[in-house]
Amino acid sequence: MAMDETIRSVADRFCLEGTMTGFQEIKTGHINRSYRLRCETPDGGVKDYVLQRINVYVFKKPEEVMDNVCMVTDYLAQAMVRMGQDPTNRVLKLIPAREGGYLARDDEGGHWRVYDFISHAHTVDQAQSLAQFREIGRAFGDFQSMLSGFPIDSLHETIPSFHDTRKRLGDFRRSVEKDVCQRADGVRQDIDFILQRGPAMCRIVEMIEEGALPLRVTHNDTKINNVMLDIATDRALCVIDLDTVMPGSVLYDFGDAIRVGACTATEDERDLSRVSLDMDLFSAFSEGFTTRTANHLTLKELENLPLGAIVMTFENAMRFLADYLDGDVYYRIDCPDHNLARARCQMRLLSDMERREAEMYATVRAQIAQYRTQP
Ligand code: GN1
Ligand code: MG
Repeated sequence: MAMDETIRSVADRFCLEGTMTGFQEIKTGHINRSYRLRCETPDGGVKDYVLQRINVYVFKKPEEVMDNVCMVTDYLAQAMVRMGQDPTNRVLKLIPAREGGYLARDDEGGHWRVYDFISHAHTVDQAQSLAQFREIGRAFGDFQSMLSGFPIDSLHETIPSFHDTRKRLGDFRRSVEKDVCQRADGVRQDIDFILQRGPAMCRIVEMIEEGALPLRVTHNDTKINNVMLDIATDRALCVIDLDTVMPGSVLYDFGDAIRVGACTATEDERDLSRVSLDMDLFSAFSEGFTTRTANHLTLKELENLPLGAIVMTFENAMRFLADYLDGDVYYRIDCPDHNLARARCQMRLLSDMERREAEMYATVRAQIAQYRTQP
């Protein structure tokens, strides 16, 4: 079936207000397919939605993904109502499927869902100002603290061992050994870069195992463009992309946000001389984040936040390179060496973070001293 027809017939399976008049693909994200739907309402107005096809190669159990999203969005919305705030546009809102639940299947078995479109909002792929990135830090900090009472055991692990560095390192070694596309010889230096650092990068996993870091409800994909900002005021409205909400360490969320948002370039940058860690952006995000979490998290977590940035950058370098070796089966790519370019960009960023490690820790320590009121 042509995409146009599929979208129309799938849209019909949801309780939308009005009739669909058109759609447009939203081309961000490497995993799911997303479309903005436009509907004409009976009173002559328009209402937009976001229709998404869940990638079941990545999310093997889409029903569990939806369970998690439902539980977390309900919890956040209720928390806002209790605080006297209106959750509209501030929390993702799922639209029910006509046949019940929040998932609908297309004729080929694809899994689809619909969210309300968040209006008067935008996302950015790179911070346009320090204030904007500080605000995004507050948004992820609030997300973390608002979910601090959530019953963590009720969450499914939508992608098992998602940030388990040790397991991912094992997968990476296997990709190198199998070398299904015979690409390994061309990227030996890159492979060595990963293997040399591997053992040290398992530090977060070890600290979790030792009980030094607690598990919390984490977002696990805290890219800068996963926060919707009010177009007029640049205030953070809503944290989106909740598919990987799972138990994890807060270091992952802090770290991934820095990896993407405090980098001077985007993930696709091929001119590596343009890739570095911007310490002003680092400090801005970290300030926003710690103002909202300094009294919720343990001191050990707070002091180790910069380790999250290093480990997440390493992890993404390793995952992109593994996918290049595996023949590009996981991430959507635009050209044959796309994953290799992405991996090299992450490696360059990681090298810069290693150079500035002491500075990152000093910045965070000063902010903890400023915002934490307990010992
Ligand atoms: C994927 O789909 P997207 O772009 O939000 C990936 C993240 C990676 C990211 C790298 C489920 O996220 O883990 O960090 O690409 N999501 C999944 O850009 O694997
Ligand atoms: Mg994502």
